[in-house]
Amino acid sequence: MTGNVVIHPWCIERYSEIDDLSESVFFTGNGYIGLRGFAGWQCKKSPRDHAVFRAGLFSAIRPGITDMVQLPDVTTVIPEGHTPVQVLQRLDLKRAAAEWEWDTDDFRFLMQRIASMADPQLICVRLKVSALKNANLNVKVVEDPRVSNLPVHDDQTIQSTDLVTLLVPDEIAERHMAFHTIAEKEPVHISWRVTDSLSARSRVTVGDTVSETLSARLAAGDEWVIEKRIRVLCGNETANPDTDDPWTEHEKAWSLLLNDCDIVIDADDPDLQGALRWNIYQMLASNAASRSDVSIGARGLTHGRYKGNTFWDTEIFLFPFYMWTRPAAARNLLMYRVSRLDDAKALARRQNLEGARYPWMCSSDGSEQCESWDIGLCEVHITADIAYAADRYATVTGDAAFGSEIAELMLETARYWKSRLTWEPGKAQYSSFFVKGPDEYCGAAVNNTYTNYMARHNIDLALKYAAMPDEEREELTFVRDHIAILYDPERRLYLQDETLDRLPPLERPRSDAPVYHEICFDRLQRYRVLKQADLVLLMTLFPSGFTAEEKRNVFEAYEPITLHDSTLSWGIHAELALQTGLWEKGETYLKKALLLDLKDLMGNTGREGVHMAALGAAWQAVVCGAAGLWDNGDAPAVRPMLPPSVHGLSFTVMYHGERWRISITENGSSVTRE
Ligand code: IFM
Repeated sequence: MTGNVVIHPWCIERYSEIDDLSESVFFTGNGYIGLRGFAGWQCKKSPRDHAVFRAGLFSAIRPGITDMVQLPDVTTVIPEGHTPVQVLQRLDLKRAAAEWEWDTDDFRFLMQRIASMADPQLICVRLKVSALKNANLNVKVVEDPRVSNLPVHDDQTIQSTDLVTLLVPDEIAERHMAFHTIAEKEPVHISWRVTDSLSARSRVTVGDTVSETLSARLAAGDEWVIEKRIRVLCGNETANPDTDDPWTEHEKAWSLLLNDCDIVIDADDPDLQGALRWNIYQMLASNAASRSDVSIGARGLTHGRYKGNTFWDTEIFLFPFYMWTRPAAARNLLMYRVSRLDDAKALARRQNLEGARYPWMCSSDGSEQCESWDIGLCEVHITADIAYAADRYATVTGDAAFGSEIAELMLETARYWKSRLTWEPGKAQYSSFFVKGPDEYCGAAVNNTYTNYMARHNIDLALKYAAMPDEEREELTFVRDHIAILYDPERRLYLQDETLDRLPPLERPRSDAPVYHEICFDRLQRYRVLKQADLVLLMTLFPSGFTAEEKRNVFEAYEPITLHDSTLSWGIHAELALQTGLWEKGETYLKKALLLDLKDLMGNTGREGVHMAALGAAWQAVVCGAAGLWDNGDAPAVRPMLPPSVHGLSFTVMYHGERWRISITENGSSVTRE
């Protein structure tokens, strides 16, 4: 029997067996290491179970295609004869700790797991046993080197079955294991220390697994604590020094993060507060904040879906959260792209184009991982999305040095647009042929307005940030001024592209379940339906670039035909609906966005992991939609649009290196420097 996820303001609970959904919801991570919420009291059944990931560790599964490497699980602590079937699972959002609680006739058990926010290399696991009667207990501590990846097919409707071994052991010893990735020879070293409060130690056995059985006779009321500290090192990393109390240090580090990132929401629906905190927790738990050599995959460290690759999800959906709360982390995310500029140039060359073209699905080596033509080659807006985020960062943080870091990126990406767009002499315009917009059901469209608008903005940014010869400046200015933007002046409506209006409608009842399970992806391209927010998204990226009427017209024209088959859609619809005062739609989409993974509204959170971009979109729905956060050139500014069921919001943001507190109630708002 599977129980529902219960949401409290500071914790998430579920009483059930450990299934895929539990594994995603009770994920623990510190941005560097991530562990699904698997049962820590049992060994894996298959080498692909108990997924543990390390940010940035990718390995080739075949020439040119990589997967995020799964690490062995060495966390297991088994109270023999007392393991649960159903268990109370808890994610404590005040302490960033996952907990599992169960009772047997003789004992009460509490298992806890953290990925330390104070020490990126460290995982800690603790089993607390309380004796309810006088009884004997054997606890087996196991480290299992067996591990495989199950690379997930890009097509969501195809179930992958082939296991691939990416990591092989070099050494298995009592207190450590050494591995390397087969293709790249990247070393991985995992060590552990086991302690227990009764010093009930025994001999360690090293075989296929490493194990040790601890035995104790407990009297009623006794407590026994078994603890394991695990250190994961990759490449040439050296171990951080061990400390006495990593649990307290982790809590302190987490509370500093909460100080920067927490949002208090006063809403009629009590689930919204805890859901918002869980969303924020997940965004922090999959972000290696201090590193610029890794980014965030579409499922963070919660799952290997999309093979761990980075999409526009990072720059357009997640980025505003980091930019407003943790600017140094945001800068690192951008530097990840800056340092892959040469790869982007090489990709443009391979496509017989100029400048730099960022990959749609980016692996750690900067290579394109998307294997389809209509998405990998046609979904080109990613390049302009990156330029957009870089400019937003420079504007909101006032990071003066950053302009020179991104000048080349701006210029090379603008050059790409000049060569990717096609000059049509008869129309005296530059058109984008065969591009896929954010709406991935648009086929290979002509003049997708989102793409063209973003490309135009990208060229503008090159003109702003980069030095270039006068002749090139004139050329780029000419391109910018002649990019086709489809607009119907009579309806005062931006049009998505040149083909959408010519397609027949898709008559079917609406539901939250994605339609691609029933109608194949190719067939969906020829209906007048949208997969996800396209022009609706564009309106949110440029809040002062469109009139209120234009925003409303776009929402009213496109929302009714949007299927929201992508999890990136609801949050953005909530944001625009709230900012245009469409309260009913705004509230509905806000709730869906915030509860999407916790309530498994798309039915794939367990199977595919946490939808990182959806977390960012939900955050934007609250902060940019309900609070209307933007910047006015001197300070953060708000345009509160609280829907009737939300009565207040309070949070802080960073602007030009200073912290600002934003409070919004039904009676007014304040934006004050702290
Ligand atoms: O980037 C998204 C895309 O917009 C829709 N399909 C899933 C991708 C990864 O999240």
